[in-house]
Amino acid sequence: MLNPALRPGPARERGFSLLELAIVLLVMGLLLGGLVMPLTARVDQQRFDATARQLEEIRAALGGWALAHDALPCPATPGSSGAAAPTASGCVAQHGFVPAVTLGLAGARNEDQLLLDAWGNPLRYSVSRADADGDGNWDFVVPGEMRNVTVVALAPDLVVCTTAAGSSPGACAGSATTVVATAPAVLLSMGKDWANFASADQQENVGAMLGGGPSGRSYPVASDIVFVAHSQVQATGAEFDDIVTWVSPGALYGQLVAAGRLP
Ligand SMILES: [Ca+2]
Ligand SMILES: [Ca+2]
Ligand SMILES: [Ca+2]
Repeated sequence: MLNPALRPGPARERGFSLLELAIVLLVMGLLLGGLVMPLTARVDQQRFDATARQLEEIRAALGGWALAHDALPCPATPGSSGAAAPTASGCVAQHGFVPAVTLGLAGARNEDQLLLDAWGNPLRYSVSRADADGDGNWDFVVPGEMRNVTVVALAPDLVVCTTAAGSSPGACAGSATTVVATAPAVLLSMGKDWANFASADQQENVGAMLGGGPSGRSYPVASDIVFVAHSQVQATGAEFDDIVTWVSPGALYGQLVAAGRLP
């Protein structure tokens, strides 16, 4: 005789209970969430790294261009078709964009021919308008002017701070927050949040508007010679994802002296 416990009971259709379905959905949600979140973070980090590499290439190109022309190129403007925009004694704009056409750099450009970062936003470029010999010619962009002024007298003045707190339009709060106060040129990517940025540190890097190109758009650019650079911060109100790099005066002079272009 069969054990009653093993006797086949009446056939019963069995589906998923609501509770089981909820558990399955919860587990799937957790799994997908776990996959998707790191993926977007990874894409962001890849764009950040790609843009940082792009800025390094531009910096190297600036050094090479300086060797060939005895000067740094002027920034491009939205109306200069991607080329440097010089005047007889300086630049059309001290704070503008990477002159990709002048430097012969490849990369995506927008309708104003401005070289773009990995987020599709133009890369900013600023030059010092220092004029140590007072002849009216910007020392770092007028060809031969660095040589006229001489290395000991040159006084590039672009400033990079670790925080905007306490900075003035011409200096960081103090030496403790000063990264460099003698940069001849600064390169800037506004990062992922370029269209919507609120923190004081990011606002320090832009503040004026520059337009005049075929697109009719105006772009935020630096409003003074002080910039902020530090590592990425996500906290709301203090968010920071700008990538800032600069031409070191020592590296620039060293290159030019080694090539016999500066006495
Ligand atoms: Ca000068
Ligand atoms: Ca930013
Ligand atoms: Ca500033």
